[in-house]
Amino acid sequence: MTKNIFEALGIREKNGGTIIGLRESFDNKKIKEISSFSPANNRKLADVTITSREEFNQTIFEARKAFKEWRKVPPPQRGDIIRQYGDILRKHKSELGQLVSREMGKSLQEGKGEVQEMIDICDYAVGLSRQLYGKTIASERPNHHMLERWHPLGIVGIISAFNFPVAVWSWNAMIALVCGNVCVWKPSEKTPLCAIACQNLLVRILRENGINTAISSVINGDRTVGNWMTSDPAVNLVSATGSIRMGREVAVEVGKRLGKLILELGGNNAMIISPQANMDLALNASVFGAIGTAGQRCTSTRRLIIHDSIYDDFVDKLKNAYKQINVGDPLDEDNHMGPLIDQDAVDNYLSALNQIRKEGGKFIVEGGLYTEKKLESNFYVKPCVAEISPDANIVREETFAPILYVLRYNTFEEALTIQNSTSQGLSSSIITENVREAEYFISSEGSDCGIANVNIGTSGAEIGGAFGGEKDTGGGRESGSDAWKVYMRRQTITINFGSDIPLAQGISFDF
Ligand code: UN1
Repeated sequence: MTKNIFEALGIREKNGGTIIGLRESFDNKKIKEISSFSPANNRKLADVTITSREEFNQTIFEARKAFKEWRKVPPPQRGDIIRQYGDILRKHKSELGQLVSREMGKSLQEGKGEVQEMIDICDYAVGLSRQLYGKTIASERPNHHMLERWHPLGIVGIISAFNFPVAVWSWNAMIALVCGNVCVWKPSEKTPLCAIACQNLLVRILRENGINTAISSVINGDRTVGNWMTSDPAVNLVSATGSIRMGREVAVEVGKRLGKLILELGGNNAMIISPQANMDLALNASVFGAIGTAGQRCTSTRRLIIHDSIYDDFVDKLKNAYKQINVGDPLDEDNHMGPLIDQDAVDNYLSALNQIRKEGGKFIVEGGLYTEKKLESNFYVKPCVAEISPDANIVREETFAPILYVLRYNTFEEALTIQNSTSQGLSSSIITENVREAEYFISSEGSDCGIANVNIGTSGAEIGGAFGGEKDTGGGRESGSDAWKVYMRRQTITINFGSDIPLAQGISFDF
């Protein structure tokens, strides 16, 4: 099965063996590589060649050249390339979805959903390609007018995380490309094959259209390779998704050279469940939010803030719901949840469980590893629910795992204070039929997060809105709304169509 998928996605095996990369030259050289494993069964999928410093320099050189051509292509024509990319993704949704599920470990449903998110952003970018608008502004001077135009920046560097190995790149790349930029992508070293597949499909479209393929490149490797990109002044904008720790390092590097930055970092997302909530809806939203992608989404629900009057009842329902969750091979559609990404993730999960116990937490649904059933790798963990104080240190941390905290509240103000009390500010939600609570929650005094939902969960955002969060989440916005403006440089233009030269602010300068 893997062979067919590789073939459909243009992933080549070399020497009848396992080394796969974007380079042709490795037959003759001693090449370093990273290995891609499926967390579902711990089997190696492939060895992938690592980009060398020389190749990185070459990539940037080619990208700069490609930019000079690409920026001249009228935006709707750029949009047409993205339309074709959306079409090829539609054609290969199943194979790419399977590869995502195999390499990253998320359920097949979610793997395909991620490819759908790519298709959606392609459609969005196509529309955007005819709507890159500017403003005209009234001038204070006679016979003058002012306007604002948006130009492409140049090279956009994209650093993406393992948890959304294809969609997050496409949010950035599709928008950046229609805006006239060229892209260099450093994917997570845990999911390099997904990146190679996306790149191969794009290259197919670019070649068919006679477009320089250097408008989009992939560089593979660990953080050293990422550092080349963040510290290179030729990379005009760096858009980085990942941990808060990584984001701080990237911000320092890019800040040192005054480059542009989009950060989409950790979340610690809460759902307030009001006494006036629709309970079935609340239950569905919380379970998907907590266990979807095995709790490895930035938007995963980590905290439920439940009103005291419905707390016991709701927690009982939650317990029953968790009994029905199937954990196992993510490619088996009967399973709701696959494994965590690797051993480090399992270790973090286990140490969080210890910390919960140390801080007086009580498990409503027990966590731990599976001993009672045979699974194909050691990366499967039990989704769990713990009752704990909202002030416990562990609750303030983002553990990238299916651990859900249940917290009690009495007054609405208290619920909001708990919701806003973490350093991360990505997503939030309230489940309520009470219009006053709902409106307050989305007011300036309500949720302090970039995403505030009413009667839906914290995860699963659509591409049409701007995606990102406040505080330690980094403040960046990607995807829809007017996030495209970050991928462009704004030019303020004043035109004098008179024959005098009056100065602004009424200054006279006669000679
Ligand atoms: C992420 O986890 O980095 O809103 C992105 C969601 C998805 C994207 C998550 N559309 O859950």
